[in-house]
Formats: sequence, structure tokens, C-alpha cells
Amino acid sequence: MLTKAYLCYSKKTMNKQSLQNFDPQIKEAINKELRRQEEGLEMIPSENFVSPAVLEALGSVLTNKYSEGYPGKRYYGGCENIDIVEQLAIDRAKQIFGAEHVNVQPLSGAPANIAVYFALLSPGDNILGMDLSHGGHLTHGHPVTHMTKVFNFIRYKTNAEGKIDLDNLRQMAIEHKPKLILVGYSAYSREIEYEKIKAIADEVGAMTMADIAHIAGLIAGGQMNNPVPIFDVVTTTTHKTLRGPRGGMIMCKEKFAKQIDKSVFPGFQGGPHENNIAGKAIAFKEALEPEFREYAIQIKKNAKVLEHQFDSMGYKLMFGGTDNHLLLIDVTTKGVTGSEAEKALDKAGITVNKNMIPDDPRSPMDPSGIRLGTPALTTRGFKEAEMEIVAGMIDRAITNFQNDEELEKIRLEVKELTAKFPLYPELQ
Ligand code: DSN
Repeated sequence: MLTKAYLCYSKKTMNKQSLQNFDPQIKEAINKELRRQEEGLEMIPSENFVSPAVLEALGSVLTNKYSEGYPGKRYYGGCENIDIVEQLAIDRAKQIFGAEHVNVQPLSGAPANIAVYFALLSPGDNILGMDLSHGGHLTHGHPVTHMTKVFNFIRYKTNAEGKIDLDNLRQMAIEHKPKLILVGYSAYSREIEYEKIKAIADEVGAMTMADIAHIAGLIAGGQMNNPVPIFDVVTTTTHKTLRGPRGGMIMCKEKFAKQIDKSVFPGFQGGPHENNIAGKAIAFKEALEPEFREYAIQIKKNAKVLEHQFDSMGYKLMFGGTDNHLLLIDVTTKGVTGSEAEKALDKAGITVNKNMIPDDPRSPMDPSGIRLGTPALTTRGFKEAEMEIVAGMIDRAITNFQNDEELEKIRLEVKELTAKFPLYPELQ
């Protein structure tokens, strides 16, 4: 029982008011975001909804603790509970992906990738990575990133059929002799042939890295090829299809373990965010449940419904369709730019992102395409029937992009639909 004296003392040293009382502006913004997530259709393919258990860990006292180092080898005292958390996260990730070694400390995907580059390479080394407009990622060598000042990125592309051109990749590898061949994409919708890429890398003496951020949940659920047993290093974020908290992770062969760990800490990062690592551990436990496989299967089924619907409505699908959770669609054939489509869909309560298409003649701020995906809606419980309705709503919003009355009508329909699939009733 708290004594009066204690309450007086603690009031002086720590704010004990509720968030609502102390900072109603922040509380209101959080409430509004909750409402936006509840009432809208979240279709950005890199977003998802974490479980209440993961949310609980994120808001736990683990955020108070410094724990530089690794389980059993820390630079701070008092890490006995932190060690349990971090070791559980590591062991569960190993079990999911069949990894020899796992580092769960990267703060997100970009820091994970940068830590790998510095672990494996020397400044000036060549890296072969996918062009951004063909589905690659900023951290895979886009000229706007700092890493291009340190390493020499050479960028490959997809072919006219929208597939990774392995013959061209091989020719480029022979010509440029990269130290690292990098695969794994953020707007590419097709399966990746890791064995064949590994064979090319072996031929030229390159190391292999896969960034599976987008598809980690599909791999965990057994629905896409797993590069972890094949490639030297695999990075991922934990908050996309894997459905954990915002964060990153590196998996590698045991022979790279020491250099990867040293590169993450002390090479690049300081204290790990252990509340986040606890969230990762919980999400990994969820990914080991049989229901997670069902979720991964449904993500792909839902994406196939969108593929079929948009194809039959005359949209141009990049890469010829999808094998995973996302679609990249050229909307200019409908007389709309990617930016106009994104804005119209926003007004209709449907969140997607504008996106470059391969060799896009337009600019990144107003590109030709939109990118959309099914993970978040699948988490909500949407199945094929709902996805058909959603495809129809998206088409209506795009074709009526200047008609605010119609967009408002769609928004109300979206609200009615999402009300049948409540997300966090316990937070209302
Ligand atoms: N920004 C993420 C995405 O939306 O794909 C990748 O880092």
C-alpha cells in the first residue's frame, strides 16, 4: 500500500498522472490514430497490426534498461532479466527460420543492412543490388543514401517480363566481381530463386545477402522460399508480414557470427531497445503457432484476389502479377498519377502508397504507380469475399479521383466494412 509520504515524494520525482490528464494533446493524437486504423483499410504492404501482447511488451519497464553487449556478456549490471528476453528472441528466430546465428538488436531494417555491409566489406567494395524502381530498397544502393559514398553499388534490374534476369545478373557479376550480391525487395511481387543466385555468387566468389523484410512472415509461415539455409546473411525487419514490433534482425551462418555481432554493437549501435526485443520474442512465439501458417496462406490468397480483380478491370500489373503479399500497379493507364490515386484513396479511407514503376518516366513524388498489399487486412480477418469488395472500392476511388462526393461515399462504406472486423476493442 502506498503511503501518503511516498505519494508526495514520488509526485516530485516522477509524473504519476495518466497520459490523458498530463498530456491530452498526445493522448488525443493516439486516440485519433487508433480510430484511423480501426476505421480505414490499411493496404500499405509494409504495415501490419501487432497483437495486444506485443503492445504490452513495448510499453513495459524494459524500456528503462541499458544492456550493451549480448546475453551473458553485458557491459552493465542488472541484465539478468534482459538476458532471458533477448535469448528467447534469438532462440525463437533460429527455430522459425533455421538460422545458425541471430542478432535481434538492429533498431530497424536500414541499420541492419548497414551493419552487414560494414561487417562483410571494406570501403570501395562492389555490391550488386536491385534498382529501386524495379522493386529494390533505398538501402540497397540508391544514390541518395550515405552508403553509396562508402561502397560501390551496381544495380541490376528486372527484365521485360518483370522477372529477375538471371543471365544478366550473372554477366554483371562476372564483369564487376562484386564482393556481395544482394537480393530481397520492397516493391517486387515475385518469388526469388535463391539457389540460382547463390550459384552465380559462388562462381564469382561473392558473398550473398537477402533482405527479406517484406516477406519474412510469408517465409515463417512456409509460403515462400527461405534463403536462410542457403545465403550467407539474411536481414529483415520484424514489423511487416512478420507482424512484430518495429525493428530489425540479422541472421547468418555461424562463420559470420562474430563479425556481424561486432558490427551491430559496438560498431554501429549503442544500447539495444529491450522492450522492442521483448516484442520481437512475442511475435516470434506467435509465428510458431499453427494459426500463423493459416495467416500466411490467406495473405497470398487475398493478394491473388486483388491480382485477378485488377487484371480484369484493365489495370497494368507490374511484374505480371504477384507471388507474395503485394501488387505494384501502373495507374497512369487509367488517366491518374500515383500521387493522385494515393490522395483519392486516402479520402476514401484506403491507405496505399504511391510508388515508382520499373524505369518510371515520372518523379518519385508523383510516380506512375501505387503499391498495395494484404498483410494488415488479413490480420484483421479479411478473406477472399472482402478482398473483392475492397478491389471494387479502390477502382471506384481511382476512377472518381476528382469526385469528393463519391470518395466520401466510399469512405462511409469502408467504415461500415471495417466495423465488422474490430482491431483493438480492448483499447476503445
Ligand atoms: N519503408 C519500407 C516499405 O514501405 O517498404 C521499406 O523499408
